[in-house]
Amino acid sequence: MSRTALRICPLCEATCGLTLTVEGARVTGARGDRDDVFSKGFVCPKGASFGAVDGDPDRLRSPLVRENGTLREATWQEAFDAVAAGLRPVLERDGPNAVGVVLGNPNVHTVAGALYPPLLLGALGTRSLFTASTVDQMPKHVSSGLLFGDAGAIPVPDLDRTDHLLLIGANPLESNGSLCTAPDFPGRLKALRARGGRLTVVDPRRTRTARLADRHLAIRPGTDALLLAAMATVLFEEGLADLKDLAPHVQGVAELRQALADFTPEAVAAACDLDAGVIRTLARELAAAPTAAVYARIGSCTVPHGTLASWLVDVLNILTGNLDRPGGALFPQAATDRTPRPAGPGRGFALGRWHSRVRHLPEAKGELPLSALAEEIDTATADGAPVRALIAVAANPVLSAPDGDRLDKALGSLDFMVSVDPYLNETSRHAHVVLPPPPPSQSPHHDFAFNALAVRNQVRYTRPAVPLEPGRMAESEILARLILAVSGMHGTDPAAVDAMVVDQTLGRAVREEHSPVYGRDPRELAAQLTGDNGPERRLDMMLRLGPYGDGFGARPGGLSLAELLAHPHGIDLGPLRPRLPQPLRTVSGRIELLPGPIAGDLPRLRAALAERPDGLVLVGRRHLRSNNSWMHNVPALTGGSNRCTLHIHPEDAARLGVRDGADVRVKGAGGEVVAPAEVTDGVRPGVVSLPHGWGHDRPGTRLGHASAAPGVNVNQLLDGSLLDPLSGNAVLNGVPVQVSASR
Ligand SMILES: Nc1nc2c(c(=O)[nH]1)N[C@H]1C(S)=C(S)[C@@H](COP(=O)(O)OP(=O)(O)OC[C@H]3O[C@@H](n4cnc5c(=O)[nH]c(N)nc54)[C@H](O)[C@@H]3O)O[C@H]1N2
Ligand SMILES: Nc1nc2c(c(=O)[nH]1)N[C@H]1C(S)=C(S)[C@@H](COP(=O)(O)OP(=O)(O)OC[C@H]3O[C@@H](n4cnc5c(=O)[nH]c(N)nc54)[C@H](O)[C@@H]3O)O[C@H]1N2
Ligand code: SF4
Ligand SMILES: [Mo]
Repeated sequence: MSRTALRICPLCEATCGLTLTVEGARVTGARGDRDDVFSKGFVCPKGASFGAVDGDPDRLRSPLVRENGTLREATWQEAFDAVAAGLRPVLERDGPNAVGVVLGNPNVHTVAGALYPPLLLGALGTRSLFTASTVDQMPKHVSSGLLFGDAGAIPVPDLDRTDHLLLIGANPLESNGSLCTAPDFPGRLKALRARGGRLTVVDPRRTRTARLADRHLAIRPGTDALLLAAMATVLFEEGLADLKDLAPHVQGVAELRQALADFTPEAVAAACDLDAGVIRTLARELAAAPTAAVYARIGSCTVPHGTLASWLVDVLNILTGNLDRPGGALFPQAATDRTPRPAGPGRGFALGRWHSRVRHLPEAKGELPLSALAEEIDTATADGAPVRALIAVAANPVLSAPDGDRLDKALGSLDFMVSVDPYLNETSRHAHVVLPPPPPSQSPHHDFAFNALAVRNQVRYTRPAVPLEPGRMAESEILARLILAVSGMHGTDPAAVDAMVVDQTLGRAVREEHSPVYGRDPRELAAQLTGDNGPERRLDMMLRLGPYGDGFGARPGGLSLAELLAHPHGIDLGPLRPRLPQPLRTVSGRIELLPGPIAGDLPRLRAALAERPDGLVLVGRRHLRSNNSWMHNVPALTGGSNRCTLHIHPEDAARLGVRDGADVRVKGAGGEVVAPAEVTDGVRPGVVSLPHGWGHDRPGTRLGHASAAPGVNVNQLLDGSLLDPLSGNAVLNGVPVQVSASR
C-alpha cells in the first residue's frame, strides 16, 4: 500500500514543495507539489531523487562510539555518556575556547539546525566557532552589517518583477539559486526575458545561465569589485546616480563618489579583461531600466575582494534607486522574523571584536574563518589553549575547506570529537562519537533561513512524512541532549531546553513595548502554545510573535502553527514590499554608504588595478545533480556530465600539450591533484575549473558508491592563507595554479 505525503525539499535553497510517495517507511517517489503556494509543482533532478537520497543504505542507523581506536555501533545512552565524558573535562581543564564548533551547510536546511546551535554556543561560551559561511557568503553578511547595521538584512532581487537583472558569479541554472530563494529560478529568468526584460551574466565560464542571457561577459576571476566600482563611477560622472525615494535614508553619497573616482572603466578594463565601453554601457543600461537589480553570489564572494564586491552590488542598487522598491532588490519579511521594532538608530555592526589565536584573524558575526580551523587545532601559542575538542554538526570541512590534508591530520589529533552527521565520511571518521540524525523523510521541515531570502513572502511547514523508525532520534533531540551534555546536565529531559527558550523569549516579548504581547503574563502565553513537541511549540511561538502572527489573540486571523497545519501547501504572504527604514540598525539610523572598514579596504582594491596574473587561475563549478560534498554517494545523482574533471580552454590545452580525457596535474599553494582534462571553450582562456566536494578516497569512511569514483579534492590546492580580510572568507575562486600534462 502506498500513500502520499508532502515534504519541503531540503536539498538546496529553492525550497520546493514535494509530493512524496511512501511505501511503509520507504519513500519510493517524489514529484513537485502542484498546489505548493511558492514552487507550484517545480522539481529538479535532485528533488526527484529525494527517495534515493533519503534511503541511501550507507546512512548510519545508530550512533557510533570509538573504542580502542575503532568505531562501533552503540546505544544513544552510551553515545551521550561518551559525549559528556569527552567534552566536560576539556571544558573544565582548558576553558570554553578549547572546544570548537563547526557548523556546516545542512544546518540551514533543517529545523534542528536553526533552533539549537545558538543554544549550544551559548552553553559552551566558546569563541571557537567556524561555519560554512566563511567559505561562502560571509562577505555579504559583513557588507550588510556595515551598510544596514544588520548582517542578516540581505536584499533579494525581485526576480518576478524586475526589468533588468545583472547577475554576477552565480549559476542558478545549476545551483537553483543562493541568497535568493526562488523555486524554478530558470523559469523565472526565462519569464524575465519573455516580458522584455534584460539579463546580463558576468562569469568567466559560459554557464547554462550565461547561455540564457542577452549578454555574457567572461570577466577575469576576482575582479568583479573593480567592474562594479567602475559602474558606480560612471553613474556619478554621467549624472546618472538617482537615489529616488531612498535619498532621505542614505548618508555618505558625496564621500562615496570621491572614494571611487579613480576606478573609471578605462582604469579597470585591463584588470577585468573587459572593454571600457561595455562597462559604461552596463552602467547606463542599469540606470535607464525602469527597474533593475544587481545580484551576485559565490563567484563574487569567495574572492580576495569579496566584501567590497558584495558592498558594491548594493551600492549600485542604491545609486540607481532600486533598493527597496518593487522590481529592484528588497528585504523579505519572513513569518518567523522577530517582531519588527520601530525604525530608528541601532547599535550598528562591529567587526573584529576578538581575533583568532594563531593568525590573529578578526571575527566576523561571531565567527572565525573556517580556513583557520586546522591551525587553531595544531598550533600552540602563548595566549590560550588550542582547540582540543570539536563538535561538528552537518559539516565536512575536510573536503569543503582549504587544505583538507592538514585539517584531516589536525582532527586526528583531537582529544575528543563528536559529529552530528548521517554519514561516516572524510570528517566524521575522526569523531569519537557520531550521532546520526534521521533521514529527511523522518524530520519536520520549515525554512527558517531561506524564507528570509525568498523572492516572495510565504510560509510553509511540513511534519515528518514518515514516523521516526525505532532506534532513531530526532535531530532536535540529539542537539538538545548535546546542549545538556556540555552544560553538565547530561541525563536531564531534553524538553527542558525548549521550555527554557520559551520562557526566555516570552519573558522578553512581554517587556517590549512594540510587541503584540506587551504587558501580558508569559505563563498565560506559554499555556496557549500548541504543537506535538518542543520544536513545534517554538515554531508556534515565533509565528505568533512574528510580523504576520496572531499575537496570541491580539491580531485575530494572524499566523500560528495551527493555521499553518491547516494549509499544508503553504500560505502566500504576497510579493516583497518596501520596508525601509525599519530594517536599518546602523548607529545613524540611515544606510551608511561608505562605512569605515570599507573605506579602509579600498587601497587594496586600488592596488589590484595593476594586477595581471600571468599564469592560469582556478575557479569552481557546480553541477545540477550535486550538492557540495555529500551527494556523490547517490547513484541516481552521479555519472554522466557530473564528473570531477578539469575544464580547460582549447588554447591553454594546446599550449600545455593537454589532451581531452588525459590526466593533468594541477598544482597550487596547498598541494597538487591529478584529474582528467575536459577541453572546452565553456571556460575562458587563462582559467581552469574543478568542482568541489570530491576526493572520497580516504580510508575509514562508509561511502560505498562515492568511494568507487572518488574524484579529487580541489581544496587541496589551497593552503588556507588567501582570505578576504574583512570577512575572513576563503578565496576559492581566481586562485593561481600550475597545470601540466601528467605522464
Ligand atoms: N573549492 C570550493 N570549496 C567550497 C565551495 C566552492 O564553491 N568551491 N563552496 C563552499 C560552500 S558555498 C559551502 S556551503 C561549503 C559546504 O561545505 P559543508 O558545510 O562542509 O557542507 P557539505 O559539504 O554539504 O557537507 C554537509 C555534511 O552534512 C551532512 N548532512 C547531510 N544532511 C544532514 C542532516 O540533515 N543533518 C546533519 N546533521 N548532517 C547532515 C553530510 O553528511 C555532510 O557530512 O563548501 C564550500 N566549499
Ligand atoms: N547543484 C548544486 N546546487 C547547489 C550546490 C551544489 O553544490 N550543487 N550548492 C549550494 C550552495 S551551498 C550554494 S552556496 C549555492 C551557490 O550558488 P551559485 O553562486 O549559483 O554557485 P555556482 O554554481 O558555484 O556559481 C558560481 C559561478 O561563479 C563563477 N565565478 C567564479 N569566479 C568568478 C569571479 O571571480 N567572478 C565572477 N563574476 N564569476 C566567477 C563560476 O564560474 C560559477 O559559474 O548553490 C547551492 N546549490
Ligand atoms: S530545486 Fe532545490 S529545493 Fe527544488 S527540488 Fe531541486 S533540490 Fe529540491
Ligand atoms: Mo554554500
